[in-house]
Amino acid sequence: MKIYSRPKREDWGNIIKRPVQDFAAIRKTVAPILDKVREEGDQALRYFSQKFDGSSPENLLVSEAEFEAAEKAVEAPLREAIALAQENIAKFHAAQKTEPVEIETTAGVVCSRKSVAIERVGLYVPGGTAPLFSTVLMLAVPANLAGCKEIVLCTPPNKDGEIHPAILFAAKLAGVKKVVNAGGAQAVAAMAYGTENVPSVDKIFGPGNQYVTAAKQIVSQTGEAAIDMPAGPSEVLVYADETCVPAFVAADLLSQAEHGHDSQVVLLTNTEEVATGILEETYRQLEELPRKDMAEGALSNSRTVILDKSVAMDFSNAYAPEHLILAVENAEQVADQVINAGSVFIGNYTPESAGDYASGTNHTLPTNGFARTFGGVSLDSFVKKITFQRISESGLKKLGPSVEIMAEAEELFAHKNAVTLRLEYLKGKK
Ligand code: HSO
Ligand code: ZN
Repeated sequence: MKIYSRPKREDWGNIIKRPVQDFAAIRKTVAPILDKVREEGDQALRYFSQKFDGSSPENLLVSEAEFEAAEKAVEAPLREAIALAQENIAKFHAAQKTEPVEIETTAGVVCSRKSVAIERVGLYVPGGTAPLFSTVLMLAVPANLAGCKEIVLCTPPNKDGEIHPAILFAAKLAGVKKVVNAGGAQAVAAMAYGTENVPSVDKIFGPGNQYVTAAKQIVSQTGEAAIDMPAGPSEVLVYADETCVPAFVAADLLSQAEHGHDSQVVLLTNTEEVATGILEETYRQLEELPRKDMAEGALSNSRTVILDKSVAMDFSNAYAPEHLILAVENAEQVADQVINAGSVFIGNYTPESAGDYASGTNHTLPTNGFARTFGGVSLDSFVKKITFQRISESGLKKLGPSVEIMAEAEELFAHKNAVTLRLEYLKGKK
């Protein structure tokens, strides 16, 4: 970990930089995959599964029997844990429902807005080194609560052509009926364009490797499907002072570091002593981790920043972390100073893991500084807000003249006419 002791504000820009990801080369690899799926549908999906995942499942869609077998294969304690997580995520996301608003802006002019679910959504759940069944809940629970009519989930098979049973169990629990045994850029293409077995969707959600991310970018740029957000390597910033428990902070840093070599970990403290205590503990705990290699890789790109408390939160806001843990005195008040962050974890007993799995908040969050302008996935991600307006005769008489004047000033005479013709008609009616 590189240590920056009391860096000047002018130097923060360099410290907060994330490694630049070059998608140009990856897009070149991905584009022909997308084309082939567009042209050949399921056949291309099977071909790429064989090529990249080493197996080509006969049935792309998971059957009822497979869902049942998966449920039996998950041990009861894990089933119960997943059920608790599902309940909490559902509670928190259900609370995000908004009532329609309606207001009369001028007498006789009524404007309203209501949420309407996106009809068809695609959820991507990576396979890879960890079967992220928690991501199934984070995406499927709000999709279901929002009322999306079609929910399709794609996830890659392992070498034996199988999907991790906990992924299928979580999918079923969250109300997903259509699970496709396919992953990678080819699965994103299938959800964007549709194949014989995979319905095309309006919006694609979920994390993935660089190929998946590049595929999501391409289909969103061509307008074939919207995407949840630009995804990058996962990150955490822990802000800790003398009141922290170094072992807790170390575990928090490592829980992010173990996600992958490219994970971003930042330790922000107010003194050298606090930093030293945490770093010692971090390297001690690292030795014990099965994913030591990955965590070590992430730590080698990571930073410790020592700054006075008066400016520490300015630094955190400048970095705009995906996850922000506040292990400091008066953490609650410090949380009020957060301007940029994806999700905030307050106090010594609030590990990021809680939010990753089970507290109820969503773990699909903005990385790479996007927390400056984006929030994480929520119920809102699965709806659009449609506005309506209704104007009465008397309302148009009141509002119309202002519209006519503005339209004329913008030199848009058809706009003006749309009002003028109606006002003249109303005069004639009298
Ligand atoms: N920290 C990850 C989410 C996750 N953690 C899933 C464990 N499982 C990105 O926010
Ligand atoms: Zn995590």
